[in-house]
Amino acid sequence: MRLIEELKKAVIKGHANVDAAYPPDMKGQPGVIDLVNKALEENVELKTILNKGLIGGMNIVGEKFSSGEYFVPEMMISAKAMKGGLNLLEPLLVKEPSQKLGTVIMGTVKGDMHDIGKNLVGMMLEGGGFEVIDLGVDVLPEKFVKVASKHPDALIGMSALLTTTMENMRETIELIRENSLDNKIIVGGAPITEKFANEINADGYSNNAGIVVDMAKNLLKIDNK
Ligand code: B12
Repeated sequence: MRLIEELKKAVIKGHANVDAAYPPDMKGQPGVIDLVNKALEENVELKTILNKGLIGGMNIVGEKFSSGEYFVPEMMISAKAMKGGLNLLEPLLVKEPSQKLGTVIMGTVKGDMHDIGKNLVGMMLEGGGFEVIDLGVDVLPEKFVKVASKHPDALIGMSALLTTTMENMRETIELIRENSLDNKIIVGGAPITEKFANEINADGYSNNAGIVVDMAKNLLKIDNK
């Protein structure tokens, strides 16, 4: 679909909206915010806007960074533009349920500043009826322990995007268990695999936000499909 291709391109180029001066060659053209709004007006499915447009664009940004075409500033500008689009989707993903199904403590692990995926997972969980306690980014293992000890029934969700910081998930899980907390723990983020999740004794793993609500319900034994 042409509109989604345009959206993907706007994410890749980091063009936030029609008035944004960056990049100069796209000035005056619709940006991420305009195109998400247009897609919503045209009733394009949320998952298409999200997966094909926003996340699709971001994946290309990652490839461009790997190949040396992009540097951190370009990645940052694209991330900012994508966040603008996600903000528009948030109210549609997060509806107020009449009754909360349970609590999820979410955070990006120590040393890691990536939060787009974590925020998306959090939005899905909120939309699915969970209360989300968002600890933010660069969350120390001790902080997870402190919050989990106040919420012994909560599910813990950890995100890591770097091969260097994924090891901090292991450290965090070890500390949680050393403190005799038996909260269920799920992990995710681009470098995480099922094998790694098993190795660090996580209770669940997913590489996309789509199935996270069902996973949370299963782990917390919530019988509400
Ligand atoms: C945007 C971005 C940034 C932005 C982050 C902005 C922000 N606020 O998040 C900025 C510019 C700050 C950044 C910085 C860096 N980045 Co960066 N970044 C990216 C990029 C392009 C996109 C990440 C993203 O948001 N994807 C979109 C979201 C929706 O996807 P996601 O996070 O994977 O989440 C999905 C799933 O993984 C899953 N999920 C995620 N979390 C969780 C949690 C749970 C519980 C569950 C169940 C599921 C789940 O669900 C999500 C939705 O489907 C990736 C490339 C890539 N393809 O991942 C590189 C990438 C992750 N970055 C990389 C690097 C190297 C860096 C830097 C070290 C660069 C530098 N030299 O400074 C710094 C590190 C800073 C730090 N200490 O954290 C490398 C990592 C390489 C590696 N092997 O470790 C990547 C892979 C780029 C590359 N191809 O080389 N980065």
